Amino acid sequence: MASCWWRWRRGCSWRPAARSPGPGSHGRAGLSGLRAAAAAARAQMSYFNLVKRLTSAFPNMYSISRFHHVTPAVCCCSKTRSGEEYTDPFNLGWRDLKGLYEDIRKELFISTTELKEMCEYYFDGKGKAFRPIIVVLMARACNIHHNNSRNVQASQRAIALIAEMIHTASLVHDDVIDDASSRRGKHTVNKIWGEKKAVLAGDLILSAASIALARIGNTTVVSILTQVIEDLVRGEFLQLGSKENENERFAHYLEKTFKKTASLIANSCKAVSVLGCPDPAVHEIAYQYGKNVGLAFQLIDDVLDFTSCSDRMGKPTSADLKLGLATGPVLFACQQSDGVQQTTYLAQRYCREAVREISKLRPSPERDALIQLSEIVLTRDK
Ligand code: GRG
Repeated sequence: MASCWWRWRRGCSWRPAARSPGPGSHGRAGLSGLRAAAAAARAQMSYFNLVKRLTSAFPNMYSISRFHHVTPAVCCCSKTRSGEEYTDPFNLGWRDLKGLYEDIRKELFISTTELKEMCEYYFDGKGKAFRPIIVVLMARACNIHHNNSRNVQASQRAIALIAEMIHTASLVHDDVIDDASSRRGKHTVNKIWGEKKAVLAGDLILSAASIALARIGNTTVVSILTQVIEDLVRGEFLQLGSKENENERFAHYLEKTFKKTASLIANSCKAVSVLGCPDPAVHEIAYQYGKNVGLAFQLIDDVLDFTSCSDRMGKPTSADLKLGLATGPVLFACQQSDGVQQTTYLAQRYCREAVREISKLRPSPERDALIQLSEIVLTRDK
């Protein structure tokens, strides 16, 4: 059963401040109010200019309109839009995911005891299963949009398993690269079995995912999901490098963020839409939703690396800084003091875009759950 891993972060320090007073209100606030308003305006202007400069280096993927965001409140709506009774996204998604980890373990058909133990180590139900949940909700939302079908096809459910397997294989490899000692509140595979065996376990999980993907027998879906594997490797490679130039540094960070995290979510969403509906416009909606939620998810992950503690996250925090990685909070903080807040604004901006995209589908409880999920991405604390 999926655990309720998110908690609402009301009143948390990194949350955007309350809306500043409107025009005319500075009379009562006096000189300090005027100074504050001027400082806020300067900060907004410098943020705007920063984003403008940064995104000019990466114009196609990250246009200025995507970034210019000064709305000082969490943006996504939480009320249901389909008119049907609201259901928790994780409960709704989990209906199609019963036996998820047992089924993954069946895919990892391994006779060698040690290798089996290593490969199954993370499929213990302790992860958030965020990716499988999005995938099955997207599958249902697309099926309902297409022909009002209420079922998830076996091939679509298989994509949820495959997404979790690719994700887990990348975590195993990532922990070797970062020399990480804990994940999900327990020791990493590399710390228990050593780096060499950990790399091989990651390879084996990835190969089992590839076999499951081939079994679906749809070449379009195979090429969509193999793109993810290329992106993961390229994203990790980008993380090993850095840029001297400030503009390039932010574009580099966003490209890495897309490839390391958003590509898997975007392409898994697209894959289930292809399996459920022939309309390319729907495939694009699914992809755009996954891409924007994925970018927001990673930006918040980078914020949590600064603001959360190891006990809560189940893995070391401040890890990016210790590894010398400049993520959103640091890149923004190079320009002004509130790097964490500006990164959160950017994540909100992506979530707004995700909601705008998914709202193009016919109303359904699953579509509403995907809208709700984008809010959970912003408010999660682990
Ligand atoms: C292609 C197998 C393979 C690997 C090659 C190492 C590598 C390239 C890629 C690493 C990509 C990576 C680890 C990205 C991190 C993404 C991320 C935000 C992980 C955390 O996800 P959560 O919070 O984790 O959903 P849980 O533990 O809940 O599953």
